[in-house]
Amino acid sequence: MNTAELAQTLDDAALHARPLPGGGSGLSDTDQAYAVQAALVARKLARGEQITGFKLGFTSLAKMRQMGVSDLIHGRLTDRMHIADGGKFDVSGLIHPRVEPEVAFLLGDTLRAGGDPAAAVAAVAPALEVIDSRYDGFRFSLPEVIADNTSAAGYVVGAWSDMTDLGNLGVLLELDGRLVQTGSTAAILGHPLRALAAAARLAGELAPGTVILAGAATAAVALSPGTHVRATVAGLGTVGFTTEEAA
Ligand code: OOG
Ligand code: MG
Repeated sequence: MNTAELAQTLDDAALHARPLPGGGSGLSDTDQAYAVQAALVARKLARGEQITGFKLGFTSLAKMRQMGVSDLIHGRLTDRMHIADGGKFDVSGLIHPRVEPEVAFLLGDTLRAGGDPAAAVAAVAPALEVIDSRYDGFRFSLPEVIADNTSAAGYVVGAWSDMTDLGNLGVLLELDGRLVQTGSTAAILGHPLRALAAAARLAGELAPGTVILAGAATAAVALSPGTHVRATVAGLGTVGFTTEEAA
């Protein structure tokens, strides 16, 4: 399959919640994988979606171990994926959603590759990401998950705070008040600012106003209908949403 066909296959898998077999794409090259991702995102934009942010994946050992990969990846967030803090999210159209706790950055200035990431940050916030691999059983090669826009499906950002030292803040993930993951922002490449520097390197340049998810600090957990999800990042506060009840 060529780039456009691979993008269409992934798009259809998401639109019809019909997973693809991992390992079956023939994709083996990360450059081609990012070209597929760009074509997939272009299909979303052609349907009227707008890009709202940039995300990193596999910035923590917990995530790399869980998914069996060992390289940073990046993807795009769109307005269709945005969940309001405290809002509702419908997971009925997803394949096998998972949720993971993150830290979000808001850029106040342009951030270029090699630039000082801290100087470009306007604000930071606790965040949650919903991921939903378009591959069966969340089993994929690195090029496949890149092509699949890094499993992006939803995200919510809590209240923004002024920049603070993110080097070692406790992270909690709760489902219906039950603690399911604990970690630290230190798990994100040793310091989330490193993720931001990596984002700049990978993107070339990031514009003011861009929201960047630094990558999950813990492994992701399965997300069911009718569940209240809450993440807490010490010093930054909490963020949450509730999945709609099953019909
Ligand atoms: C890929 C997405 C990884 C993260 O925060 O590490 C990611 C996946 O786990 O399916 O978003
Ligand atoms: Mg993530």
